[in-house]
Amino acid sequence: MATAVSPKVYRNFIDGKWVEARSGKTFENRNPANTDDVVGVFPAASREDVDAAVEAARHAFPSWRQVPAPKRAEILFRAAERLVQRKEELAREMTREMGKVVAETKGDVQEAIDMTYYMAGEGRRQFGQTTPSELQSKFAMTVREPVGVCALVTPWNFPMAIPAWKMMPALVLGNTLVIKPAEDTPLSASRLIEVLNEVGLPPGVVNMVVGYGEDAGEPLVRHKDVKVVSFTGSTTVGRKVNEICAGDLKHCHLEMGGKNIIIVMDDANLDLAIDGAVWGGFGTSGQRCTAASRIAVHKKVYKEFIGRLVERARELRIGDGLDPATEVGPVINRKQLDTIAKYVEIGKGEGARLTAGGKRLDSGPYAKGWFFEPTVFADCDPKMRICQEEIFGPVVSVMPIDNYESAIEAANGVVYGLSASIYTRDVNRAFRAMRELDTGIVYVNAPTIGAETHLPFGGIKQTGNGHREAAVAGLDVFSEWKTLYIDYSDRLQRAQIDTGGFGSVGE
Ligand code: UN1
Repeated sequence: MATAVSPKVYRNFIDGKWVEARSGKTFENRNPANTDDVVGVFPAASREDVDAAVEAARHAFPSWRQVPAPKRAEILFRAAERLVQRKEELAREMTREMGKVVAETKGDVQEAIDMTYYMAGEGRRQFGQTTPSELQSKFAMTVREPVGVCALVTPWNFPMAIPAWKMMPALVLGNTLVIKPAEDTPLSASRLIEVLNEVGLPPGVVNMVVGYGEDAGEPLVRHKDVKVVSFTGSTTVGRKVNEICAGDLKHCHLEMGGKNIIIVMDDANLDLAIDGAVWGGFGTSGQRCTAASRIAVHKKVYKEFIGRLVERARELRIGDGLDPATEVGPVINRKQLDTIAKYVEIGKGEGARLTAGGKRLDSGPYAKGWFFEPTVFADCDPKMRICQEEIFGPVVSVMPIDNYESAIEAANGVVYGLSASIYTRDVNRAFRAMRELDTGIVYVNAPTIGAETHLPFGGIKQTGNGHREAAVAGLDVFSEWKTLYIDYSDRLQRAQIDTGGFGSVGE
């Protein structure tokens, strides 16, 4: 459907106002299910816009940090309430913007709601420690302090959830921020900002620049007044972000690639494992950092598993995510589609057996969108590139395994370490897997996706750099610990200096 009316024009958000890019440049945001449908026209920000946004955030910081945390939290709580009211509308708009089915975009908005309520709760917790001093009449405790201006660079696959994961802890701790959402999904981020603005966040506390990585993202990360960077995206870009942050010793949180596995043992509930593989592999068209793109199946159940998985993959209904019958929406854009097609060729070339899908759909109802068939490769070797590299699309590679040990070896034999899962009814084996899988998240009898906001989220190896988001752990990168000692003895007491006893009691 061609858009008859002119598309809506959106802006950057700087110092409490919606403003055009200083350069006047714009770009179009199109629906991946129908590229004739222009979702909106967005500003293409550059260094000047970034400078203005960071300046607004820097200016707002001294007074925002003085607002008592429970009061900051009240604003977040009101934002969560607004998101609840607008959930349906925001989800439908998100589907139009990035393609995943409405049930999943509702889940995305819900994840933003959950994180916002959770972090609102942190306004009245934000616990530090009190602990006895080693000296008499001396008190010792710790408090969290905000760090300053935070730069948040977010991806398109969770266009509201991931911005909320980063914004809400930053805000409740008293930081101010500039967010640069992915150029594929600026509308969902704009809506989140709109909601925060409506519920009374002071000007300058939250700012948004929309645009591309090189023009807007990089100057933002480099800006000397930015003290914290939180980035979710590819390992290639994340490594670069890390290097930039190292120069100025900025706090740097990175959440990058994954190559997550589901292990299916011979004692698994096979119905459950197949449901898990379909949801973990093809949910969100495989475009989750946590997607199950590898499945290791015990040889005793391998044949049956492959047969049933292929059947299910072929039955999945592909289409526009706004259609309630659709199970798998389009992928995000042309570039991603080409990457997926390239990996299918790589898989064939490596000798993996293509058993379902493998092709772009581009005729009939699919003619105007970026659709790819749910694809299953069988008989894969763990060392194949399709079993090693992140594809970020609806492609699942299945590997036969001889035993538990070889499954763990395959699982851990990749550079990434985000999420892993094992299907088994043997409790001892489940506990061994929880210990032996080298990932930040492990599931037992559930797929690799579906992390909850009150538990830490993040990965090891080349997935992360030692930080976590969500939960209490998510507060760490956005705060500094301050340690406070109060000596009320009225005399010089020297820590670690031997007084020849226990000191004089009764001061
Ligand atoms: C991501 O893909 O970057 O655990 C985040 C999950 C979701 C979050 C995924 N709650 O699958």
